[in-house]
Amino acid sequence: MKVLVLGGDGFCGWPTVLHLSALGHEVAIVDNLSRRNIDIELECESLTPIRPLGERLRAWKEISGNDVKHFNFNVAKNYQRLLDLINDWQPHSIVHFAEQRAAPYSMKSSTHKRYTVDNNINATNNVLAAIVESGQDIHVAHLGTMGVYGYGTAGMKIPEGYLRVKIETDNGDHVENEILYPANPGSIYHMTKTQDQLLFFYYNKNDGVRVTDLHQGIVWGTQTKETRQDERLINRFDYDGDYGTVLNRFLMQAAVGHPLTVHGTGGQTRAFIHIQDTVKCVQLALENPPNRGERVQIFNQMTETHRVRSLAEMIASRTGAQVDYLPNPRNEADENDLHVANDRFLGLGLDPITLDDGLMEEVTDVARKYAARCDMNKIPCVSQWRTARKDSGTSVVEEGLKAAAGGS
Ligand code: NAD
Ligand code: USQ
Repeated sequence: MKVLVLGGDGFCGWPTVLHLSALGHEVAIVDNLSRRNIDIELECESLTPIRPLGERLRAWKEISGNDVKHFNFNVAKNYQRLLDLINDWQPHSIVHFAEQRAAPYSMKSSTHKRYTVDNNINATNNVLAAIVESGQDIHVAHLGTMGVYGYGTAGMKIPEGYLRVKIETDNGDHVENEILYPANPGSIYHMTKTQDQLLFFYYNKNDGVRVTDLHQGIVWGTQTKETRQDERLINRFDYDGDYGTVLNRFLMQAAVGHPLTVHGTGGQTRAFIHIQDTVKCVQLALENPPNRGERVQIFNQMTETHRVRSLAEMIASRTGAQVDYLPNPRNEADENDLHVANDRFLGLGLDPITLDDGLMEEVTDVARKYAARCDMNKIPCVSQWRTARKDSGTSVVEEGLKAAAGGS
């Protein structure tokens, strides 16, 4: 199969490229290296020494014998280049990772909000419009997020994309229907993924574009079978307050001797998946596309749920790390239960990797090995969900906490 991977230099994209190439697929990458530029903006780097993309690709050619081409352009802006590439290269499938993916980064300022909306929604719209204009029957597998659903449930498992509803009509009859699960985004970033869903719905309904939307949980781990083969193939490891995600941050904080940074009570429950399962799920999604005429296929790409506090306590008990309960910079529920259906991937043969001492040890070892590259000043989460009010100079979150504590 010919697979075009948009965002193939990123944390999920790079190991996916290697996995698909190792399976014998012909793979090409489109990536404008915006994530590497954001590292420059944030004055922070991946904990692991990721190599320039050209060096990564030369190393992969040396090790596997496989060529992977890179096209450097902005999917959200360079529509004609995207269309020309699709027309020339004629991919069977497109995997779409090319979005700004950090919730805290998307909430830093109005500039970051506008960039995230502009980049993510235009990238998705351009991909879909280009497929239609090319006249080719290309399957798009998009990386969405569990966050489109919000993280609460009405005592039921979150279904895979669609909710069965029963509506009472004016004459008292009952009509049954299936609708997209109501969107409930918790950040500007998550909101862009809910908008992506509508773009998929529309282009699928109007133009018959075949789409699989993968609602992925928080990815943890860093290495996969292929990235372990040579240090030049090493994957990205984000640990900073904007891009680092919770489990990898806790494992790395324990490794470098930093207290574990739990937000609020740590009662937030979230869905998780190991990076090795991410690449497997993308493979399964590409091998099982929807038929022409079928509605958008939605898979919940996660393998387990955990409460943030439980993860911190578990890592602290294994490593002796101290746990800090910090004021939560986000506007999110303090405590939630989360139950998620993931039968579709299980039905396709996914054998889930769940929290495993060995794999957690590997993350900790990687973090220990590169600890000297860690800038401790970059660990705190400084992006606030609600900005300071001009009159008081304090954030709405701080005011809420003060009010809750009986202050003015
Ligand atoms: P990442 O930032 O490491 O990778 C994204 C890649 O896309 C980067 O290499 C970036 O340079 C590129 N890119 C971004 N905008 C682009 C554009 N307009 N044109 C061309 N290239 C562009 O992110 P990631 O962690 O690999 O996430 C990939 C996808 O998976 C995202 O869409 C994200 O929402 C989704 N996802 C990630 C996680 C996670 O925990 N990392 C969890 C769920 C879903
Ligand atoms: N958290 C802490 N301490 C930290 C960092 C985070 O307690 O040091 C908490 C957050 O407040 C939040 C939870 O951990 O309650 C998860 O935060 P996160 O940064 O690990 O994950 P999130 O912002 O949700 O985003 C990540 C990816 C995003 C993806 C999403 C999947 O960056 O691309 O879409 O996970 S999901 O969470 O299922 O929506």
